[in-house]
Amino acid sequence: MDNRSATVAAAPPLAGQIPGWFSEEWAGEGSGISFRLRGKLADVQSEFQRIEVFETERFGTLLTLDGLVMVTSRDNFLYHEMLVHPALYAHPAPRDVLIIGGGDCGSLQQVLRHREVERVTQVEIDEQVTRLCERFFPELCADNGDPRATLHFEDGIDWVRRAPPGSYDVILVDGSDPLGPAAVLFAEEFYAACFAALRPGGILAGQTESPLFHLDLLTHVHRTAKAVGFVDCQTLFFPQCVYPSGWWTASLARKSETLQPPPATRFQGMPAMQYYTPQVHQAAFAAPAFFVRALQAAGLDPAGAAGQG
Ligand code: SPD
Repeated sequence: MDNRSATVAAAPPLAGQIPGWFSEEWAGEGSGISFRLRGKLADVQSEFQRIEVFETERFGTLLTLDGLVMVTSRDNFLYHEMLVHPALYAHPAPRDVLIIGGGDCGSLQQVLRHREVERVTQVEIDEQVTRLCERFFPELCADNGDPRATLHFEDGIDWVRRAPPGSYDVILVDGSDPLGPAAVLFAEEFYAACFAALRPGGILAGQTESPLFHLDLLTHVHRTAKAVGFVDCQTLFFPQCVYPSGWWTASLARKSETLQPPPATRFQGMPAMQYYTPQVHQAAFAAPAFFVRALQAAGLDPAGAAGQG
């Protein structure tokens, strides 16, 4: 793996945190985000990372890992709906779903809204994240007791490596930034293991950072997905104001067929979402010109990046 293209820079400590605010500086970008706080609810050093939970003035509860914003109760629906629903609606019959990471359980909750899903397995390395989210984000964890859901706390890479071939219809990678424990989730070995663990027609979908700040990482994702055998890789774009640049992506790779817009019948009985609609699905895959050019410059087929319309 080319480490330069597969990681984002670690956030250096800010010269000075503003009293009464939490700030994340977007390393190398001369910018960042700040939340005015009402207080700190938890500060735990787990085996893997520092987990903090804050009560903000206007964004509800805020979860950070090693000083990086992961979830706020105000806007997490954007990320969780756009990571989960495009992949699950693009698959004709998603029965077995695996979530790698996802410790806050926001993605799990969205997966469980799909009635055709029979089993969801979530493998999160850091149990402390889930235990703190059960306490401070009860709205995200409300469905954790669904009999279709099983939560494991162990290394997700090992889990996928050990999975019998063809175990899953959809694998969702809901990790943190490609630093520390999550860096391996962007490595070729992990993509190859996911390819093997998927059934024919299966879909791998993962969060792939900012198109503005992390274009090299996105190019790496497309190159790696193709290198391990995925037939198609497409990126979708959505707003996420609390993440670096305020603009975020998920990328979907399909094992044996190209990704197509779901037929209208697929959306029958769809529950009401806050952001995702069939129209949003189609629009989100429309790729910006600079992104298409970046793929072309890397020698990658930009066909998938031209959108699903
Ligand atoms: N820079 C923050 C990227 C965080 C991506 N994962 C968030 C986890 C939400 N379930």
